[in-house]
Order: sequence, then structure tokens, then C-alpha cells
Amino acid sequence: MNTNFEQRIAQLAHDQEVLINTPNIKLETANGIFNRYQHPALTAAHVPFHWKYDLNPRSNPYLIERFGINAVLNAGAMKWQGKYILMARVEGNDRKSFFAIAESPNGIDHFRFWDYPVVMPETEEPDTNVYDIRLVEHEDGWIYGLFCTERRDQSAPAGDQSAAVAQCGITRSKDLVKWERLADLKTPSPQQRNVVLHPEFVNGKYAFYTRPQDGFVEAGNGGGIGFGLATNIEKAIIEEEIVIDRKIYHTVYEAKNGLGPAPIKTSQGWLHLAHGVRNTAAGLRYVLYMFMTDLNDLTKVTHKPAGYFLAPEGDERVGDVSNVAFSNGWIADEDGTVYIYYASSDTRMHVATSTIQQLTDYVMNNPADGLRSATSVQTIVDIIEANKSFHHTQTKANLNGKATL
Ligand code: M1P
Repeated sequence: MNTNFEQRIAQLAHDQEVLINTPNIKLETANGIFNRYQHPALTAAHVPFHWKYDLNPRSNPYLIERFGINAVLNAGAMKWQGKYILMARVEGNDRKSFFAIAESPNGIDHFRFWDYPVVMPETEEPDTNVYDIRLVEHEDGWIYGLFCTERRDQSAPAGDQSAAVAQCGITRSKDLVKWERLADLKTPSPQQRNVVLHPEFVNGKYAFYTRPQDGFVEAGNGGGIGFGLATNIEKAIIEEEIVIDRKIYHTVYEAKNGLGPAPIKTSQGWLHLAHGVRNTAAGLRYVLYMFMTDLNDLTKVTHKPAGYFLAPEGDERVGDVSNVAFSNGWIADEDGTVYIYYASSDTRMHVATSTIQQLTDYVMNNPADGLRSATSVQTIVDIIEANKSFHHTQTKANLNGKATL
């Protein structure tokens, strides 16, 4: 018997169990809106070692990793049979992404992948790469997954091997194990990413949030979060896309934006989580922002605080695509807790927790973007002035210019 071989397998199994069983400690909130956690919730190291190694000493005497996993990111999320489910984008060393489900008993830690990755059926036009699924329990009784399907742009010259076309793939399931693939969504836009299905019918139709864009990376003249209706989900066609949340100069979403998970219904309106992108000398910066839409008119944004809700921080800032926070999954629990799952720098998954009350307060009461430096200063002045009447000892000391403690 090759004892080194056996020892290495034992070590792989041990390390994985230690990782999965490590408690994730809640960190103190700094901003009153959400709490981060000490560790990432799901990483490439969580992927079962028996997916990567041939464990037969005869066919793999050096115990070589036969299939490397590069990253686990951009997971859809839902509560299913009492478990917190993440349907992650798992990316191999070969750059191809696929979906795999991990579940946790508490939504924070102990995330463990199911035995097999998801076997996603294809349409007649095979997908080169699939990623960023949004899970939605629709009122029609199905669980839908909308994701990006990417294929090479067949009109590009042979010398250009990076031109791609992104479209929205649609799949549905009743048990998260067997998936039925429907036709890709058709819209007036040449490219689509970040498409999300609204959980309720609108005028008897399926409602979609879209992200029209001209090129594969650049939003171009398109961009903004769009909205459209389709009569038939099995061959979904959106004839008209209305942009409900557009790109705006000198904001965190001036280059492009896209909806995250499906919105959460509250008594005040639909809560939305989205990502905004701006360009910098160091490349694109992706942050998360929030807004609320009207309960009866989904195209009407009623509240939208200025700036970002969550931006990559500390170690989150570094990864395969640095300076990126991206979310396509959250879970609103029966007790009002909201589990926000976000990926950092296209590399690993994190969880942050908040509540419906906190998020609603944040979205409805934080000031909107005045779009100029002067209006930002005025917002701060208004806060300072209002604080003068607030008889907190420390606040008064600060206002008198003698902040001590
Ligand atoms: O690399 C950051 C993100 O870039 C794309 O998002 P968007 O279409 O909004 O630019 C996606 O590839 C996404 O997966 C990725 O996290």
C-alpha cells in the first residue's frame, strides 16, 4: 500500500471537514445597515476533493489533481426545505464555469456542496460558458434559474478569439436536481446579462429585469436596468424593454449596472439590490447599491439612496478580478433576517446579514444622490444642524470642538 497516497487523501478529507465546520463569526456592524462575517462563506476549497482527484492509486499513483477549481463566486440563493441554498458559479482552472449547489443549516456557515455539480441541459446551440444564475420561486409553481449563456461571436474574424455574445438562458426545476432547459430569452438588445425574473405575474405575464447592452463588456448606448414582459416563459420574447434605472454620470453606476437577485417584497415597496460599475485608472470597480420600486408599478423607482450599499473591503478587494463586489442571491427569512450573499473580486462568496426593517430604513431614509459636490456638502450640513438639537453628551462635545473620551 502507498502510505503517502493514503495520508494525502486523509489530509485532504481532514482539511475539508475543518474548513466546512469552522464557525463564521459575525463582525460588529460599522454602518448600522448590515453585518459582515469573519470568513468567506463558500470558496474553491469547499469543492469536494472527490470532484478533483482520481482516488485510485493504480490510475493516479501521484495523486495528481485531475480537475482544478479556480474560484467559487456569484451564487444564486434561496431557502429550500429549511436549508439555505447557494447555487454557485464554480469556475475550473480551464476557465469554464458551471453551477453547483451548496447548502447550509443556518445560512452563515457549514456550507457543503451536494454530491454532484448541476447537470444543466443545453439548447440546440450549446453554451460555451454559463454563469451568474438568479433563482426565483415564481408564483406559477416552478423554481426558475436565469443565467448568462455565453458563446463565441460567430461574426468575428478568426483572429479575434475573444468576441463573445452573452444571452439569458432560462431553466426551471421542481427539486433543484432535475433541470428543464427552456429557450433563451429574446429581447431587442444584441447582448444580455444580469437578467432576473420577477417572482409574480404582471398583468398575467412573466416580468423580467434585463440589462441591454451593445457590446460584451461595454454597455455602450445601452445599459441601465431594463424591464419587459413576456407572455410565454417556454419561448420568452420581450418586444419592448423600458430602462427603469439608468446609468448616470459621476455616480457609482456611470459605466454600467445590473440587477442582483430578484427583488424582495415589503409592505413599502420592492427592495432591489444591484451592482454599479465605474471606470478608474486601476480598472473597473464594482459595488452594490439598493433602490425601491413601487408595489403597483414595478417600473417606478420610489427611493434610491446615494452611492454604494456595499463595496469590496480589505481582503475582498483582491482576487481574479480585483475591486469587485457582485451579488445575485439573497434570502429573506420568515423572521425578517436578510442573508445577502456576495462575491468578492470574482473569487469567493461571502455573507452579510441585515433585516427587512434595516434595509427599508436605509433605502427610504438615506439621502438621494444630489449629483454634485455642493449637494453632498449640504447633506452633511443638514445632518450636523439636526444633531445640534440632539442632547447627546459626546455629540455636544464634538460640536464644541473638544471631542474627548
Ligand atoms: O467581473 C465582474 C463581473 O463582470 C460581469 O458583470 P457585468 O455584466 O455587470 O459587467 C460578469 O461577468 C460577472 O460575472 C462578473 O462578476
